[in-house]
Amino acid sequence: MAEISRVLVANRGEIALRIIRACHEERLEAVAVYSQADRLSPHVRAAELAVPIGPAPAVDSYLNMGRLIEAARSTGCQAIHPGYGFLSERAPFADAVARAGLVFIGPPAAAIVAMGDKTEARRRMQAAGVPIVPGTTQAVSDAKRARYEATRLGFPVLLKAVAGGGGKGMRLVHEPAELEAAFQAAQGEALRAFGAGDVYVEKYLQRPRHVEIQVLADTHGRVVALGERECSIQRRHQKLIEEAPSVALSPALRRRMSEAATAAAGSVGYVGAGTIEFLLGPGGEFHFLEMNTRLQVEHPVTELVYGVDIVREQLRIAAGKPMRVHAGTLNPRGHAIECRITSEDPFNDFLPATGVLRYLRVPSGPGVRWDGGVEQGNEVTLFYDPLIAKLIVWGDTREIAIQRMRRALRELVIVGLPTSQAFHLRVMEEPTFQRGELDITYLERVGPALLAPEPRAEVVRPLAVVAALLAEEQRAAAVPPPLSDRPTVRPSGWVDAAVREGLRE
Ligand code: MV4
Repeated sequence: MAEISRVLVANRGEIALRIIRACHEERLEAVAVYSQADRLSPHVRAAELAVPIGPAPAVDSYLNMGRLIEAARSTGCQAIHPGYGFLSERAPFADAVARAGLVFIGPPAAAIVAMGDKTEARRRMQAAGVPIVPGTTQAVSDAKRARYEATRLGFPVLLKAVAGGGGKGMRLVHEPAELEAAFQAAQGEALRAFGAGDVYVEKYLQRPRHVEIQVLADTHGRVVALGERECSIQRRHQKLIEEAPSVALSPALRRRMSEAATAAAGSVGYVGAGTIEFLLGPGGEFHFLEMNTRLQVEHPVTELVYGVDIVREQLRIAAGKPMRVHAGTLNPRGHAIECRITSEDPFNDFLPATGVLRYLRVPSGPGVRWDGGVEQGNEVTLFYDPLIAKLIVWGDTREIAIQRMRRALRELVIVGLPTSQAFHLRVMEEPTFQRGELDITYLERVGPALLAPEPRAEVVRPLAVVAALLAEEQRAAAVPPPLSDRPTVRPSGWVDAAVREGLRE
């Protein structure tokens, strides 16, 4: 068993902080790393030690394998947690960490490789009895072969990059006449994005849900599924809202999808936390899409409904300990929703924004969890992804969770840069969302009406919030009047402004 007492957290922002907190609860010391742009970030101060690893661009810092391994070595770490993004799914990094005599807190490199090649993943899943989307399990050599396969499957089809994932190198083809051009385009895009142009063919599934199963596997041969997350609310392959459980799953379907997911993980010798993505049809038919061989952004919704700390389990598993989760005892309790609060302007096509976080009021109270990575005074740049924080709520029922999210979103105040806050509030109030009628086209269909430009709001919002802040400050500074003079009901500039902005009723 690897003796681990100190962990290098090879990431930044909210997930670095999340991992550092898990380390501390697991009685481990944490070592942070930071780029020049992140020297004032909260994750740096949360860790026992912090190592500068280079300039702001990720290629010079958070993607620099040598620097990270050297940072771990020089500070006496025994393990490296990669978080998500950056180096988390790079098999060469997992290998390099192991060669340096350190524990990679993630799956064996071989599992990353197997799942990274999308046709190999499909072959493995097929062999393990996991239903895959109809299509080829090998790359197709040319457009003529692709047309043959597409005709066999029936149009429309999707051309996908073998080295792909996350939507890059993907082309939808409606009819044979489009195939030649789409094939060239997919191949070219895949070559540029992944350095490998191989493409394969899948039947295109119309309007499925994106439902994924969380799995945990330890080195003692145990593999468990922690139910599903409903992730259909996404935009350009970026998830914006996730929830658990999915309204589309009966206990029987949950059991079947969980069995498929544990079979999938088991078949590649998986260890640690991983996620099996499925497309789920309206009749309950599900098909393997891909496996994410890392901790995911949306892991908290699973934690809240299963009562499991997934990051602490990752740390235990990496140390060779048995996981504290037992398959037979797992059922979701209540409902959890996560909204990704990003520095993007929903009223301007989600344009990423930069600026200084001038003021931040974080929601709290019953059933509210804030997994944040920046604090007041921090600057948000374009060097990294736009996630400021994840706002996660839990409630007994989905309705209660939605009400709680609305309340929490209204408590949240961010001044200094546009965020996705108002967008989330509008989704929470949207009838088809409230009925749980979701599929991967939800935002395409509902988004435009939800985000109809409101020039007044855009101009007034920052002014209103700043005015409210000044009013708050003045009130706080003022000497309170004698009791008898005090009005029983005090008009609140904040409330007026917030009502106008739709931040409260
Ligand atoms: C699909 C699909 C429909 N049919 N495959 C998108 C990214 C990559 N992970 C796979 N993706 C899809 N593959 C077949 N055969 C639809 C998508 C897809 C999608 C999947 C999950 C979540 C959001 C999505 C948005 C658009 C397309």
